[in-house]
Amino acid sequence: MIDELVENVINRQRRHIARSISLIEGGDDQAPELLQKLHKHTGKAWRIGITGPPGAGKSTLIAELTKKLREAGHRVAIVAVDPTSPFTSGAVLGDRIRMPDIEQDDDVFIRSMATRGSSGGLSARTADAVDVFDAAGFDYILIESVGVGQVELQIERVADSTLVVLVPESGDQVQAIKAGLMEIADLYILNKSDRPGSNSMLQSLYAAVSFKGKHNEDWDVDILQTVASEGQGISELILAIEKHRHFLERSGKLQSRRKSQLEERIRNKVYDSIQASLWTPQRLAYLEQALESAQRGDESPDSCASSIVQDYQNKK
Ligand SMILES: Nc1nc2c(ncn2[C@@H]2O[C@H](COP(=O)(O)OP(=O)(O)O)[C@@H](O)[C@H]2O)c(=O)[nH]1
Ligand SMILES: [Mg+2]
Repeated sequence: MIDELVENVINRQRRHIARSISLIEGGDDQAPELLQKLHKHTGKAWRIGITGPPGAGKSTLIAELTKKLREAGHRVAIVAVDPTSPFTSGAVLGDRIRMPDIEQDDDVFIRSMATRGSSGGLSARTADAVDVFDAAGFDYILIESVGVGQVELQIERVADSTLVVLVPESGDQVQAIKAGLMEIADLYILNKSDRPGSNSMLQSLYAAVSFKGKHNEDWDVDILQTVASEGQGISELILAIEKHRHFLERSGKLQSRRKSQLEERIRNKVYDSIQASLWTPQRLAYLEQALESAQRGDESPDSCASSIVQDYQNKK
């Protein structure tokens, strides 16, 4: 059954692509076999991560990028990972953004993913889902993730090019860049450049980025201005993405980046699988008891932990 599914995914069958992603998202027992068989068909797509605060215009940008990439004949998959807004796949880009031409287009696939429940959060299942689209021959995979807390930092684990979208009101974010909290960006996009304060924001952004120096593997982090709602700046953005792609490919840094992403995925899968076998109901009950005696001062956290580890090692 998995062989047939794999065959159909490679032959770009929408129904089977959707089914594969559901298996992955649901943590189905057959997902590892599926991923195993798809893996050798991956590595051709360009993966673009788009992150930034809610309302910055990420979905609008993605819609515009998609239109332009389609005009150039590319096949585009969109994965939206947004824990704050439970999309259904039809309305994935939000109610405000209806794109009948894209929704009817067989060479565009839009999928939303929930992050809840999996410890690897965005990285684990999203990376697996992205592999399905890659194997299914999509040229570009656009991954939207809302920039809240850790999720923002995880996008670079699946993306080849990471785009951070800011708006003229994003002063706090500029502080974060200065403090080195946002070193994930390959490109900054100052969207809503039609709004007041856009020029001074652009200056602060340039200052913050040059203040940090060339941190990003010799790549000169670019800043682009867009008005996504008017489709302005999109062609320039695509050129900047292509420039980044060529930089990574020519310098050999694409290989090293993808290698460290793979390493991270493997490590996360190992942690997940150990965690799952470690916290049996018995050990959770033991933890409850141990907590009480630790609180009374009878046991130290170390001795509680080593009892649990010992028990785990004995039962293997
Ligand atoms: N003025 C202005 N509004 C924009 C621009 N881009 C997006 N918007 C609007 O900003 C709102 C949020 O956009 P959305 O793409 O849903 O943001 P997301 O939460 O980052 O995905 C929508 O009402 C868009 O129409 C822009 O460049 N200028
Ligand atoms: Mg959005």
